Amino acid sequence: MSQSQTKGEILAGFLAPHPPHLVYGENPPQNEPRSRGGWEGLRWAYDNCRATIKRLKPDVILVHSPHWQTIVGHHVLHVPQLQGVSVDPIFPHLFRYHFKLDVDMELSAAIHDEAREGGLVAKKMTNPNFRVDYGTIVSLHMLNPDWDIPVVGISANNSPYFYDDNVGQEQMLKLGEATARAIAKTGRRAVLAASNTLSHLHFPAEPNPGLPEDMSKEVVMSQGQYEWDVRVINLLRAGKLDEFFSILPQFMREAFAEVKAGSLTWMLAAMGMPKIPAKHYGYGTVIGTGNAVMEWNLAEVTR
Ligand code: 2X7
Ligand code: FE2
Repeated sequence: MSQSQTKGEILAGFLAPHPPHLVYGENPPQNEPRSRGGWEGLRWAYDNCRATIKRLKPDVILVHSPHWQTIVGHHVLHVPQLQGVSVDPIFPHLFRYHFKLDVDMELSAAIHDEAREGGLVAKKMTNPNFRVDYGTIVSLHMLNPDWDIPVVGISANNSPYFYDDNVGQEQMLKLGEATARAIAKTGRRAVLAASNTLSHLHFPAEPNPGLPEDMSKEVVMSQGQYEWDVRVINLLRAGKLDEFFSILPQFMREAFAEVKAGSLTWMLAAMGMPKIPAKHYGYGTVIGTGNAVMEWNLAEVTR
């Protein structure tokens, strides 16, 4: 039986924040800048996700990234292999990463088709010289530094900014459902990544530009932002998704939360709104923003 004749499933989903500092702190050979380390709490948290992915052996990792912003519609990477240097425009001194990735072409085409079928504007990204954004690359590196699993990258349409938060969230629900249908139809065993920071107020300047990894300077930006993050994480840890979605608009407004871009909503919608306790692996600030590494494991859940 070919893969697309078997029924696909979503094995797990991760809240996989993408500050480039995490890759910088790890010093992988692909990243040009060198560091003395830093942000260990978040980096060690990702070790748990790496172990889950090694155990589950998915066919594909899908990632929705706020830093691939598309004005018209939702785009999917659709070039068999992409290669180049991904640079963070704000932190080029921390992140200049030489990437090489394989795209799951059948699945990316299916997501495109299902999104259109579901009434969304969608487009395949077919430029072979496309520079993949740092959000996509950081989340994928932190989840699977071996890069031995094909991926599908999905853009963040700017509907929450062009229209409003409600339109943005509605689009993400539809995009998540379209993604789930595409996974089912193509028979993939998939893992999803929501590439999102939580509270997103950050310092206006690096506290120690000569040593960005100076952890004595890494603190929460504000107590209010921190309390918002704790509230959201606690709801997710308790599997209280209805409550989470009811406070989400206020969280996005008051904490400038990066989930506004829709990655987390897309992922939870694709997973059928799993009301299971999410595993929380770690929380940490990066230049003052709040970041949580979390896992929803559908394949290994004990009910
Ligand atoms: O893109 C980011 C982010 N979301 C949070 C913190 C620092 C840098 O980049
Ligand atoms: Fe970001």
